[in-house]
Amino acid sequence: MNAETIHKTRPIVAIGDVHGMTDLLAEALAVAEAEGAFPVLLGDLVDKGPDSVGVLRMVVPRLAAGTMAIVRGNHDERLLKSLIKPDGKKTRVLVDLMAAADAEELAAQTSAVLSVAPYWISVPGHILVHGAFHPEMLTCPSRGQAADVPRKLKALSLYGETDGSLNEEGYPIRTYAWVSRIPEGLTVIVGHDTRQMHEPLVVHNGQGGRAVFLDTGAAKGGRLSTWTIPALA
Ligand SMILES: [Mn+2]
Repeated sequence: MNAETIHKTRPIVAIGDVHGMTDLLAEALAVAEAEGAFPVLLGDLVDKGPDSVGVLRMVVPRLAAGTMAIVRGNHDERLLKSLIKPDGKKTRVLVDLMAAADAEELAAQTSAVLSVAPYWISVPGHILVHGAFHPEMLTCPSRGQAADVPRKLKALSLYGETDGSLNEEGYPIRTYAWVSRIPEGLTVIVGHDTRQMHEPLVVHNGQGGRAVFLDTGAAKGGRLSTWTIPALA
């Protein structure tokens, strides 16, 4: 069963960017379980924090068993690419993964679940996506063959919205014009961007749509935030 079907009878708990914080993820999952809620990770499992491999060990079997879902983040996409087609760049998560006794099996399971992860998940009244929203996400399929997802929507999903310019450190400057395109009655829950360190930032647009920025800096001394979507029934 996928998240869309499960949501008919169970609440969904969206969980922000985990970034290698195993203990915080364990706490969030315990809360979700106590509430009978289905966990959906907003992407970026790995990098930054201390234990990316530990996070993969918690998440990958659950994704394979269908007891959890994830939308892909840019860090997950980078890990997936390096597992499918090694480019010689040794990111820390890759080094740690290859040092594990069961490296081959864990790498294979990780690429198997990440390669079928959707770019966004849509349930009535809500879209869960790592980076940014586009109205076409309401009608375009996000799973199945990733090749079917338009390039523009993939880029928005993974990297958020940018205007093409770079900041002083050479990183793309993020923009938020997409928030104004959220239609009335829709809540878009995103990660990727630590807009606020302790509580999720909620932005209402002028037409009754809202964006929830759920990344509260788990790997930078902030919290791993969650957002509950009540069950439909
Ligand atoms: Mn990200």
